[in-house]
Amino acid sequence: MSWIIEEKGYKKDNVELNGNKFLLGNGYMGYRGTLEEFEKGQLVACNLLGVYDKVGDKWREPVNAPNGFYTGLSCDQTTLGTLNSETPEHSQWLDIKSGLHSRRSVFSAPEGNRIEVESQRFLGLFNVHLMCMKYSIKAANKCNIEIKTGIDGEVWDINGPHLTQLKPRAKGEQLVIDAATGELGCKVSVAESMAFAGEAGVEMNQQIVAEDKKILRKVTFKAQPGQVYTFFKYVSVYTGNDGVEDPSASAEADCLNAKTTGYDELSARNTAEWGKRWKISDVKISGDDTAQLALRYSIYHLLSIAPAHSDKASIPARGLSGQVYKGAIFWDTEMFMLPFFLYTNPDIARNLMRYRVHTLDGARRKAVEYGYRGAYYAWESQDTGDDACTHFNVTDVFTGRPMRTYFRDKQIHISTDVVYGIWQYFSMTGDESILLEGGAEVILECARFLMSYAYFKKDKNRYEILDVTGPDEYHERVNNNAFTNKMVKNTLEVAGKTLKLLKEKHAAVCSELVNRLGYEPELDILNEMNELLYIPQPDGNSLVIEQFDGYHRLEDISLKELKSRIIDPNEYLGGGNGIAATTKILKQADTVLMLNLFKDRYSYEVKKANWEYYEPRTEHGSSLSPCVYALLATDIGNPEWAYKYFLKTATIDLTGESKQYAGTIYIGGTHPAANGGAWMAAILGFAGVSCSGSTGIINPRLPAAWDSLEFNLVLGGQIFGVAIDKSSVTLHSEEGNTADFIFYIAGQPVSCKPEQSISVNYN
Ligand code: IFM
Repeated sequence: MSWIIEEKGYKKDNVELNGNKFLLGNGYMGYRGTLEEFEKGQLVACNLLGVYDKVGDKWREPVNAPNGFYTGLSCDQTTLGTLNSETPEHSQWLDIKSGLHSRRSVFSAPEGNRIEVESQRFLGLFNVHLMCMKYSIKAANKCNIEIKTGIDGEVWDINGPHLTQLKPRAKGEQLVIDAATGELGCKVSVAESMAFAGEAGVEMNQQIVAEDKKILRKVTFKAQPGQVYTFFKYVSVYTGNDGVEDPSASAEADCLNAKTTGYDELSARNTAEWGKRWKISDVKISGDDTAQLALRYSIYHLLSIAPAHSDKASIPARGLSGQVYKGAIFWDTEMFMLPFFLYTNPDIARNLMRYRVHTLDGARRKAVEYGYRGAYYAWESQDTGDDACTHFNVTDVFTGRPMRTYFRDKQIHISTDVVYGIWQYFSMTGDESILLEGGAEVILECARFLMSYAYFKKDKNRYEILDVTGPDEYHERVNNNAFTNKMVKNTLEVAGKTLKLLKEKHAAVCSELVNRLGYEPELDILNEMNELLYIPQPDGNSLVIEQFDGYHRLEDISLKELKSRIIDPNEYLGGGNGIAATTKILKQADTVLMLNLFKDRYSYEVKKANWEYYEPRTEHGSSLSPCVYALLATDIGNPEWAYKYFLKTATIDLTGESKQYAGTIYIGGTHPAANGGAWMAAILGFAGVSCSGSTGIINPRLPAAWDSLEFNLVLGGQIFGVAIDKSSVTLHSEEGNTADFIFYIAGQPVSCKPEQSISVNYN
C-alpha cells in the first residue's frame, strides 16, 4: 500500500494548496511544500513553533525563518523554473513514511535544450534544527549552468515584517543570516553549507553574491549532455528561544557537522526516526485504499507537528503550515488532537498539557481583564498564554469593516477543555506528576473562574451559565449552552476529585496549594455549584436537548435554504449580522459533541435522537465538526453514517476542500484538529476503543468497506497490538510488557498476559 502523496503536472493555481499538502514538519518548524525556486510570492515559509512577533497594531503571529533552501537556476543566461519556463514534465511528491519531499521537473531551455531537475529534502527529527536538501541537474545538450543557492531573507508574512536587523553574511564557505524579531528582539539565525557530489573534472566557479535580502552563492559550470550534477544543502535554524548562548554560532556549528556527516547518512537516520514513530502510530486498514492513505496522511501531519522537544509550546490550529490563526493554540489541541497522542505517545501528550501549566499566568490575566477570578484560558493562545484573539476577529466582506465577534470574551468553554485534557491525561496514564507540577493548580484556577462566572438564579434554586458562545460560534452570547454547562460541571467534578486525591496522597502539597491560592472559601461554593448547576435535559417527547435557551424559537430552515441566502461565498454566517445567527443552522457539532464526550451518561435513544435532529442542521463550517458526527454515529451503531464523515475529515488536507476565508481573513493551511479527528473516528469510533486507566475497552463496529483494522495502543505504559476483523479481535501484548492488562471486548473481560496474543469473537 502506497505511502506516497503525489501531484503530476505543474498547476499554477495549486501553489498555495500544495504548500500545505506537501508540508514537512518536525515539531520545531514546518517547511511548506513549495518549490526551490519559489519566493515569498509563492508563500514559501519555514514556520517556527513558539516564536511570535507583533508589528504595530497588527495581529501578533508566529515568525517565519529565512529560507535556507532557496535555489534559482539558469541555463545559457535564461532563468529556468516553474514560474518562468515551459515545464513539460513535473511532479511533486511526499513520502509520508520517511518524511521526504521530492520533485522532478523538466524545463525547456534555449536552443531546444531540456534541463531536468530533481530534488529531495527533509527536516530533522533526530535534530530538530536541521533541514537537508539534495538537488540534481541534468542537461540534454551541452550548456552553461548557473545555480544561485543560499538563504532568502525576504520571508512571507501576513502581518509582518517580523525580522529586523537582517544581517546576511558569508563565513568561510558558509552562508548565514542573523536577524531578530522586532517586538521581543528574539534572535533568529539560519546557517547554510553546501557540498557538490564531487563530479570529477568539472570546473566550477563560485562567487558569493548578496541580492536584496538574499545571501547566495553563484555557481557556474559547463554541463555535459546526460551528466548528472548533484549538490547538497545543510541548513540549521536556531532562535533565542532555544536556550543556547549564541543561536548564530549554534546554527553554524550544526550545519558544518551535518555537512561532515553527509546527506545519505543523515537521511537514513531520519528515516529510522520516522520508522520509530510509525511503529507505534500506524493504523492499517484493509479493504479500503482511499481510507488507508487518507488516515495515514492525517497521522503523518500529527507526527510532523508534535512538539516532542518541548513542553513550552503546543500545536497551533493550522499546525506549522504558516501564520494563519496567528499560530495560536485553540481548544483543538485538547479536544481533537490529544487523544491520538494519549493512546500512542503519552510523552508528547504530557508536553501538550504542560504548555497549559506554563501559560496559567496568562489565563489569570485574562480572567482579571474581564473581571473574574481564577484562570480564563485564551481562546487563541501563544507563548505567554495571553489572548491573541481580538474583539474584531472577522471582517465584513460587504463593508470591509471589522466585525465585533465574541470568540475571545465568551467562549468560556476553553477553560473547561483545558481541564478535560489534563484529567484525560492523568486518568489514562496515572501520572500524578502532571497534577503535582502545576496541573492541579490549573484545574482549581479554572474551576474558580467558572464559579466566578456563574449566576445563581434564586427563584429556580440553580446555577446557570449565561452569556456564552459554545462551539457553535454562529450563535453568540447565548444562555445555558448544553455543551458549556456540562463541561463546567465536569470541571467542578474534576476539581473535587483532584482535591480528594491530593488530600489522600499528598496532604502537604494539598494544604500548601489551598493556602497559597486562598482556596478555602471556594470549597463550599464548589460543592454547592456542582450540586445545583443546571444542565439542559432531553425533551420528554422528542428526547432532543436544546442547544441553548431559546434555540427552539429560531427559524428552522434547511441547509439548502440557508445556502441560497448567501450573497458572497466568503461572507461570515455567524455573529450579529450573519445569516445563520437567527436560524437553527449550526456551524459545528455542539450538543452532539457533548453527547460524544459523555456518551456513557446518556441513553442510546437520546444520542440517536440528537444525532438525527442536529445532523441536517449542521453546516460543518468548521473542520472540527465532521469527525464528531462520525464518532457519535459509530456509538449509536451506524458505522455507515460515520464513514461518510470519517472520509470528509481524513481527506481535508488532501483535497483542500475547506473554507479558505472567514470574511476577508485568509484561514487556509493544514487542519490538525481534523487529522486528530480522523484518528479518533477510526480508533475511538470504528474500533470502539476507550480506556479507564487500568482497563481497555474495545467495541468494534467496522464500516462495511473495511475487512480489518490494525493498530497499537499505549496503555498503562505498555504497548498492545490490536487487530480487528469482521468477527474477532486479536490482542497482542508486545515484547517488553511486564504486567497483565484487562480488556473488555464487546463486554467480555479478557486478561492479556505479557508478550502473549489472544483472540476473541465479538459477534
Ligand atoms: O477552534 C476552532 C473553532 O472551533 C472554529 N473555528 C476555527 C478554530 C480553530 O480551528
